[in-house]
Parts: sequence; structure tokens; C-alpha cells
Amino acid sequence: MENNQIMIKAFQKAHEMVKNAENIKIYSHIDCDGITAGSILSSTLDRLEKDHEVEFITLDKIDDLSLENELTIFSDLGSGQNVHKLGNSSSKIIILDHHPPLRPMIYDNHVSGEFLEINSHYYGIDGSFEVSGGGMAYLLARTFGFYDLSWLGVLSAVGDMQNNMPGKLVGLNQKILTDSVNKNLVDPINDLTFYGRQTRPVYVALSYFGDVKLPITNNRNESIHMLNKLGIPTKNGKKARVLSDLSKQEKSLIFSELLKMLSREVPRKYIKYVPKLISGESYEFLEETKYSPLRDASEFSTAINACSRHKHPEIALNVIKGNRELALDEMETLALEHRRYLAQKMDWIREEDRIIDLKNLQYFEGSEIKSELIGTVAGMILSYGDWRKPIIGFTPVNGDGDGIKISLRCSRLLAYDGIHFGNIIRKVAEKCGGNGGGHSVACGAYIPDENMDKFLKTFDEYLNGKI
Ligand SMILES: [Mn+2]
Repeated sequence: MENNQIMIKAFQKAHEMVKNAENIKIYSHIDCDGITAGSILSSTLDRLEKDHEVEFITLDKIDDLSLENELTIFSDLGSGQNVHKLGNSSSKIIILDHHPPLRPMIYDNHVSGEFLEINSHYYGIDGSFEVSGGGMAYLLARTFGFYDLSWLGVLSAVGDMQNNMPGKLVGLNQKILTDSVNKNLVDPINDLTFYGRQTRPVYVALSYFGDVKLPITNNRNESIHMLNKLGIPTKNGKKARVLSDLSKQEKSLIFSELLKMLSREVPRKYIKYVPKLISGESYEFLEETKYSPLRDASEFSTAINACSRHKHPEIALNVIKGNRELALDEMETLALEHRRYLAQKMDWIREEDRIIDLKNLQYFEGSEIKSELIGTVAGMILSYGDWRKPIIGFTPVNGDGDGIKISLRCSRLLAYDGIHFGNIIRKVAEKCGGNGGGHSVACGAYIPDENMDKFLKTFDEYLNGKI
């Protein structure tokens, strides 16, 4: 049987298990992908009129769970954890995951009760860029005919940065996108890939360009100057124009100008990757109001992240499931607090010149920054440092003695050139008595407090000759 057929059969079995269960618990990962996945499952169960509860958790909580419901669904997590040990003779378990699995596909030794694990990797689908946790949840919803939830599969894939490296959604993600396009819910647009397509004035969006330091980087005046030079109005009457207001022709003027600026700036070996830095596919949700942050997949996912990082995943759940009254207000309040928090921490780093340069990397000690946000801050501060090197930020996990959380961010050019920091950070963290992993441009690690100096030194040496 073909991979695809085997996967369809597995989802049919999950369909039956859901149909036959009366009370269901969902544990989903507390990040953008996991929250969206949990929301898809919850909407599905609402429509099937099944009693259910959703809880968003971090991976370290799984070992301590005790299963009390007839059916438990683990979503966007479970494949990398010892979930099979949680089962008892009366429990039924479904895992829907896209992270590398611990167990082989057919697994029935030492498992009591019913146990069904559906992991994309079993069917030759790479969960790092071909399908997200939300995509796996949608495939279950799809067996019930709920094609209108497909736009959430797009949202979760973008939230998981699956489109980053290819420049657009590919593989199974693309099939899910096709469902959403057929339902007239998503418009995929060949676009400039600047963040803030619906909400940021174009000149502001341009000034956040940080993969390479350009005159416009962190300089709104230069951005306005560039737009003036190209004859592109920055305002429409009194209102500042956003990227989605621009015509195709205006966008291609900006594209050519940036291509010129970047080609002057980057070393020769990177030149072939430059177009991918500034163009790619963006995804617009057609049911959402124009100029709302929910209209653009990437902005929507930031709003979800703001909820999860400040430990209010339930607000995001409600918004995703369609509550546009109170929940949306709460989400906007959180997003505002989120932006203020980040701006304040950025100032804290910059005022004291806290970025320290090593030979192959740069780092900052971020003890004033919550561990949930150290990566976000690292990503934003990169444009003030040296884009040719990765930046590492670190902070205590929860106060002293619990270890250190480390986050790394780098220019996408380094990743396009083949360097995978997710794999490197895992190796270095393991040498320092910790663990780590993640994407090529955004990854992290946890290590014991006393090994921070060793970590930096090992990392810096490891990169010799590599960047
Ligand atoms: Mn995920």
C-alpha cells in the first residue's frame, strides 16, 4: 500500500475512535501551532456535539498526567514523549503529531488499552516543513467533511514557520492550502515578505528589515526617502498605506530597489538567495476584516504567540474558534502589552551595549527577560548587531537554580546557505549537559546554570570555518 493510503486508513481509524467516544480530553502544545491544532479539534468536537476539554501544556508536563477520560487526544506533541506509559486498560489514546517520533509506526507491545499514533514521518512526510500539528488536526476534521477548517491548517503552518525556507507552503501544507482556496477562505499572494502587511505603514514595515543591515534598517526616515524616490505614496489621504494597499507595480519597484541594495551589501556566496529574502507567498484570510491583524496569517500567528507567551492560550483559542467580541479585545490588549514589553527589553539591551561579540557569534545576557520571550527579543535585536553572525540570548528558566534557557536567531541567509543551527545547538547543548533543537534560523536549548561559559566557548569554536 502506498504511504498516502496507509495514512488515510489511520485517520479513518481515528475518525471511528472519536465517533464512538462520549467524553474526550485534548492535550495540545502551548505554542501557535499547538493552540491552533487544539482549536481545530475543539471546533470539530463541538460540531459532533462531543463533551470535551482542551488543555494547553508544555512538553515537560506530559510525564505527570493521569488519563481520566474515555478518549485522550495528544496534539502537536506526544510522539517525542513516553505517552504510551500513561495508558491503562480502559484508556484510549490518539496522538496526532508531526515531530520526529520515538516509537516505530506499528507499536503494540507494552501498551494497554487502545493506542493510535498518527505521525507524518511514518508516511514519508517531513513534519519540519510539509505539515504542522494544526495540519494533522485538520486532516482528522477533514474526515468529517469540515473543509472550512482548512484555513486553520494554513495559520498553524505559518505559525510554525514551515513556509520560511521554501518561501511558500509546500507538500501536504500546500494540499491543505488548496482546500482553503477552494472554500474561498484564503488568498495566497506572491508578495514582498515584510511583516505587518495589514497593520504597519509600509515605511515602518521596511524599516524592520533585519536579515542584512541596510540603510533602511531601523531607520524610518531612510525608508520614507526610498519610497519617495520610487514615487510610491506613503499615505492615502490621511491614512498611512500598508503593504497590502500597494499595487503589483509598486511592489515590484520596491523589489528591484531592494535587490540592488542587497546585492551591493552581501558577500558573493549569498547573492543567489537574495530574492528569497524579500519575496515569497503570503496568505490572506478572506473572512477577516481588512486592516485587522487577523487578516494576515503571519500577523495572526504573532497575536496567538502573544497569548501563549503570556500564558493565556484560552484567549487565542476563543478567537480562533470565532469569538470576535470579548476574546478579540483581550487578545488585542495582550498584543499591546507584548509589544510594550519587547520594546522596553530592546531598550534595556541597547542602552547598556549588552551585545557582546565573539569570533563567530554574538550574545547578550538577558536575565531581565522572561524565558518565554528571550527568543523573540533575540530575533528583534539581531538587526542592531552583526547580521553575519548568529545571536544568542540567555536567561534563567524560572529564577535561580532551575537552569538556563538559551535562544538563538540568525539571518535567513545563513540558513539558505545550508547551516542548520537547530542541529548545532542540540549537539552543543548535549556537550554541556543539556538539550536543545529547533529550526535552522530560530532554535533554543536548556542547560545547567554552571555551564553557560562552556556553552558559549564550545559554540564559538564549533562554528570555526563554518560561517
Ligand atoms: Mn508544531
